[in-house]
Amino acid sequence: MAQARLFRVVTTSGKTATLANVPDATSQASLAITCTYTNKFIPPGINVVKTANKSEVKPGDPVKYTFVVTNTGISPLSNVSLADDKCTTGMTGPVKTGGNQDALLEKGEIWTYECSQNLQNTTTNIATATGKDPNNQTVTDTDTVTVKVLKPGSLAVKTEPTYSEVKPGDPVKWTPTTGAPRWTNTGTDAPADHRKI
Ligand SMILES: [Ca+2]
Repeated sequence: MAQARLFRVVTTSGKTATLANVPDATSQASLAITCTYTNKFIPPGINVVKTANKSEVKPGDPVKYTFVVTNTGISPLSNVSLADDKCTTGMTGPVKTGGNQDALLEKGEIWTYECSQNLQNTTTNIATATGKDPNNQTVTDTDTVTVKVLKPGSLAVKTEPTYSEVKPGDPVKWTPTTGAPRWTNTGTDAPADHRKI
């Protein structure tokens, strides 16, 4: 009687092994086994996701930005850094979660940075994460967030309106005679209130 054979397939991250024409352990014990490895190239890469704790603020209000940096490949990344084109001071981090929390950003690890700003105007920030793969090639990624700064203005009356007072949220009614606007908004957003004029 033929003896049973023991087969072991060893796989490592990013590689697969397939056994073909595996013989029956007893009746085909003398047949050869074909073992095929398929190597899949996973390019090194880095990813940054940037968020803001507010999407709209009043002038001077603080906004906290959070940057989450991860490794999209399987190669460890060294010299990882995070920069923001507008939040250039007060950057904190990285706070490292997952993995071994050493100096290399590896697959499955999360490095988080934070930065706060007081915004006076609507601001679009661009964050850039950078690192080096084991071949010393640079990998980079960017993410952008826009926070709107609301600047309600007042209504400047151009001609005499046909109304004297409205409540917040009421439509302003008038009958233009020439088509010219009777008032204009001097701010960049809708007035927060309508008052007697
Ligand atoms: Ca690490």
